[in-house]
Amino acid sequence: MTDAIDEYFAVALELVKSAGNLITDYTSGCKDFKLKSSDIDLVTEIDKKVEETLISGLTAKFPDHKFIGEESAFEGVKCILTDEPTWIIDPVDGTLNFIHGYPSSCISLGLVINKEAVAGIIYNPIVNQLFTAKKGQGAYLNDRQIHVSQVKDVSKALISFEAGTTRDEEKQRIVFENFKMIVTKAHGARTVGSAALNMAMVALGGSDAYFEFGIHAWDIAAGDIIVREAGGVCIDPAGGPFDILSRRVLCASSQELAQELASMLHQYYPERD
Ligand code: LIP
Repeated sequence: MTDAIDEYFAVALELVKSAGNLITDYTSGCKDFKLKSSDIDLVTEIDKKVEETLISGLTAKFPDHKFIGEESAFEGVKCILTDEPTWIIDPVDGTLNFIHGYPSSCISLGLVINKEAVAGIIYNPIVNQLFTAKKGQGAYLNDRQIHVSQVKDVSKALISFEAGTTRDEEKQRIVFENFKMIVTKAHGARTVGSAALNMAMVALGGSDAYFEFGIHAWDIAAGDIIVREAGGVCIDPAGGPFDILSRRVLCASSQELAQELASMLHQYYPERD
């Protein structure tokens, strides 16, 4: 299986790097966008082009592989996760940043086999940050192996989270409650505007934990394996096992930190993918 994953990964990496050129053409922002589920859930032609590039390139090499993609889902393709090799794609994670020219967006591509993420690529071409991981082979930023931090207590942790892309009042109330909790109990709070890059920061040891309610499988598939290969954990924000289709994520540098944070969070349960 390792040889097969290495082969799949090598093809995917070249495609992701080349699709990154579509993003770097817009380092100052991309003002041409459309609305999706709300006035802050946005899509550009570049999102669509990156996703098409990855799906057509991977299909040409691996015709039996399946796909779950953010923009395909928006076009009405159902999110079906089987045991077959499935590429889970966020073509531009941090689309709002991309539109504004805030240099914190990335291509996020995860490979899931038997419902477990086995390879992941998170690529921010604007600042040339390439996070990668393959099952059992560690996690890397460009050519350097990376590890999560040693932090085990919320009181010493730098914690990132996101408000997400909905204006739903109940969701926003939970976001404010959790923000208040972090600001009063943790070392600090961060939001970088991309779920995948938040997870990459945990893998890098730059932040110690990240949680969000309302993300989708494509935001977190690559981050899941990258965090775990860097020595961290991904769980459900209430403390149970991670479920990629639940639209809920908490990742952290250790199980202790993850569980302590989970016990302190106000919970929100969006509709599943
Ligand atoms: C977005 C994330 C953002 C998160 C949203 C959404 P998009 O992805 O990166 O950080 O808060 O829930 O998933 O729409 O930019 O691909």
